[in-house]
Amino acid sequence: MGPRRNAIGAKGFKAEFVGSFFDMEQIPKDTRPQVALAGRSNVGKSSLLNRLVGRKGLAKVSGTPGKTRSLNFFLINDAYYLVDLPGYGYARVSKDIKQSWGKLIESYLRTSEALAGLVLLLDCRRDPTPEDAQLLSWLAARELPALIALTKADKLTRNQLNRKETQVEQELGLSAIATSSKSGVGKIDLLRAVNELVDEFSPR
Ligand SMILES: Nc1nc2c(ncn2[C@@H]2O[C@H](COP(=O)(O)OP(=O)(O)OP(=O)(O)O)[C@@H](O)[C@H]2O)c(=O)[nH]1
Ligand SMILES: [Mg+2]
Repeated sequence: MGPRRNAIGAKGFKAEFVGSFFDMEQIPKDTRPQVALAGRSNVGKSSLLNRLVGRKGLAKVSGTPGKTRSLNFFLINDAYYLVDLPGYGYARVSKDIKQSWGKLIESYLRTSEALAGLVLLLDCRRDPTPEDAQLLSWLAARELPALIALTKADKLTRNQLNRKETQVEQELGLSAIATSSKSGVGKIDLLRAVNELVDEFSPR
């Protein structure tokens, strides 16, 4: 079918960095759907984005939490955007900076007209935080879909992951997909889910 279908399978898959934006005025005025990747600092958002698009260095990754500070837009197959959001919950940044990232994430999730849905990333070894739940409630308030990607699945056994998936699904009422940017586990399932968000998007 259309270009979105080509998203699965590396051949013909196109991903371009569009820009880093520090406020809502700057983001592309474009009706193509956006799927946001959000989660705590260091949870693995940028790494997962790179794994999804098959390009290691496309989104900046670092061992230092707080690497991503802006809304980073990547255009996929000329059809939709993946948006890498700043991480939250990182203790070692100033209160002012925390507030400005928080405001940026909040205004983006609450007002972006082309937002098709959210992929909330949770470390498979940790429990969801109140901030994670807050993001989901902003999406729910707009009746926008969300799904969970459990990250760093290479750190647990398949049994432990199954348990975690079930726990998170019950706790948050959303489906959870175990992923690893290291091994590639979950990539196809997550891309499929992202494509569904894109296909179901209707501009408001
Ligand atoms: N073992 C393992 N490590 C991972 C995985 N994904 C990411 N990491 C590591 O986790 C750290 C943070 O990864 P990032 O992708 O920068 O995380 P982020 O969520 O974008 O972080 P911020 O931009 O600071 O919010 C890096 O050291 C990565 O190498 C994974 O699937 N498995
Ligand atoms: Mg990042």
